[in-house]
Amino acid sequence: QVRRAVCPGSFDPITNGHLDIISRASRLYDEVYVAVMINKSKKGLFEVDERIELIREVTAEYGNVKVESFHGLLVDYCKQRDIPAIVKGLRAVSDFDYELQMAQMNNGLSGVETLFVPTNPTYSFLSSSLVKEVATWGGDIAHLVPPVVLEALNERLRKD
Ligand code: COD
Repeated sequence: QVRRAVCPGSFDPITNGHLDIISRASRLYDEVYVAVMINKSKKGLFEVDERIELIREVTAEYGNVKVESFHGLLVDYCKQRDIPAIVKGLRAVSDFDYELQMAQMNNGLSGVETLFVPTNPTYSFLSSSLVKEVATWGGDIAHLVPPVVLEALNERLRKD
């Protein structure tokens, strides 16, 4: 049987922290789905299609990663794709409360399991929102995102 897992998130945009978790998941599972979850109330810097394109480019080398968007509950996505496991990164204790709540809610809703991977300490302070803020004010983020994402950020932030 094919072992599948999903790495869900907003990925606005994908960072080296996300990528670290996805690449580690891709070594543990036969197929890894990266699900860009659509949050109608949260307008992102990048459109969902742009986020997907960036993720596809930077995960192509792994060979077993599929990228798609989903509008709805993560548990429904898992059911549709027959995915029994959610893989999440844990950066610090501050992530734990909320992640535990979601994991327990998701398990209660459908029996899907959540597995936590400890973040690479190099990226433990890293989030999409901080990357956007630092980039907006001209700070150097070249070591925090893949080159294509850096390019996309520079282009987007110059335009606005
Ligand atoms: N290092 C390692 N991992 C990281 C890092 C980092 N620096 N940054 C982020 N991550 C990992 C975390 O596991 C995180 O959860 C994931 O990447 C995605 O991060 P973000 O910031 O892109 O995404 P979030 O936190 O906005 O994602 C929240 C979800 C979209 C997963 C959640 O809201 C959801 O499941 N929504 C769908 C609707 C639903 O089912 N709701 C009920 C939930 S119980």
